[in-house]
Amino acid sequence: MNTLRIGQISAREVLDCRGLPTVQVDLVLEGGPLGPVMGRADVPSGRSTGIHEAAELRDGGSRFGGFGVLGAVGAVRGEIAAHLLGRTFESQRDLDAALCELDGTPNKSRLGANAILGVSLAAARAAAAARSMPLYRSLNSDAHILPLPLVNLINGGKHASGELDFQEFIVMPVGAGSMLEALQVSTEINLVLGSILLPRYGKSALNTGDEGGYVPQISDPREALGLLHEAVDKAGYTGEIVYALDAASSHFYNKESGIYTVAGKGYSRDQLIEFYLELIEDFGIVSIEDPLDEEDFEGFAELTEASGIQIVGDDLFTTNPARLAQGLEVGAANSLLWKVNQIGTLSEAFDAARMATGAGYTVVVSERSGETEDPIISDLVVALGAGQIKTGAPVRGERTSKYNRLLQIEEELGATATYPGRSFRKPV
Ligand code: 2PG
Ligand code: MG
Repeated sequence: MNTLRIGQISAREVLDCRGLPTVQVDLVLEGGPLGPVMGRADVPSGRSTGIHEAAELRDGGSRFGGFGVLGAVGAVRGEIAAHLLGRTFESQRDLDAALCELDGTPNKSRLGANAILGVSLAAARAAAAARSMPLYRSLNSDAHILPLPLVNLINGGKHASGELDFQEFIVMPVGAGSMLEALQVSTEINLVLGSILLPRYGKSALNTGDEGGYVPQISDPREALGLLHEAVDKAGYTGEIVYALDAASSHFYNKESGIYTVAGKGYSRDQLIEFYLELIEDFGIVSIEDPLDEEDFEGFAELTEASGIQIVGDDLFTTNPARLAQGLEVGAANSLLWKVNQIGTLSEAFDAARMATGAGYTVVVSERSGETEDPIISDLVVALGAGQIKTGAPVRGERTSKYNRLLQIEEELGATATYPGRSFRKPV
């Protein structure tokens, strides 16, 4: 970004995949050899959010059911633009620091994390455009690692109108040799899954949830995992696939009683840990996200130790370096779910990723359930070299935009492209 001047900043409301408004920012950098260049970025939004996430500003009132973001748009066009226009920044970090300072709150609640993140991401895109580089390359000159996708084929929890308490039932195409093959395999499994569901549960089972996965009317997580296994076997990929869950367990945890309710049955923390260990054993699960409540660092540490698999902190860490530091101290989880809008600037999110990998934790880059067609996380996952991405089922525009962008990147990288496959916990 150095020697480039911020020439224009604009923002507007656009719609996300749930039809709710979100912030889109345009930012123009001037003074480079190419003349003015623009970066544009959309801000995603979660539904099963963690309580420690940066604060997204919503208008309330009756307009758009209270979900309007004119306040955040106004913050970009007004106060943020007034503060930044005409200024030059040496780096993304300096710009992000200026945004945080202007906001002045610990969780970006004054200007809105959605306003701030839109500016941060649009600036990164503009800086890449000024260098005539794709974003992943502009952020990392050595970027070459594509991600293993964690493909969410059955939706539950807050993402679906079904009875499954766990939020995401995931296949991981570790046996594929490339991004394209990973998508081919995942799609074939998804087609077979549909053909299994239809005669067994009726047409309504083919309805999909927020992330494009099916929503059969079942409540037992074992039944859902069994369905994934059946589809994988029938599609001819036994041994080529491993499995993952995002339990998103804070959403079926009763903080007063300390009880988790899964399929109508109550579990203490210890009983739930025992249940996960059984599922891991029975179904070849290699990764579980948010297995326990978002404040239970100790329980996360226990399961991490006992299971030996990848345990991912999403609501637990909220991509927040301070929360992550707390986790590192006690060995809670061994993987960071990485969502830029949980923290609100690109630089802080990069700090969290660096802290995680520095401590031997893996990083899983993730979409939100409320996405737009903006595929920026695909560039970001390659820039980070994280080696894992979670971006839903490959069936709808807001998800396929990410997968399609990864296919473009794979082609651009050519022979240097590395698909981690089974080495997803140590991508190189
Ligand atoms: C999650 C995410 C994305 P949401 O819990 O990991 O899958 O859901 O965006 O609703 O928080
Ligand atoms: Mg999650």
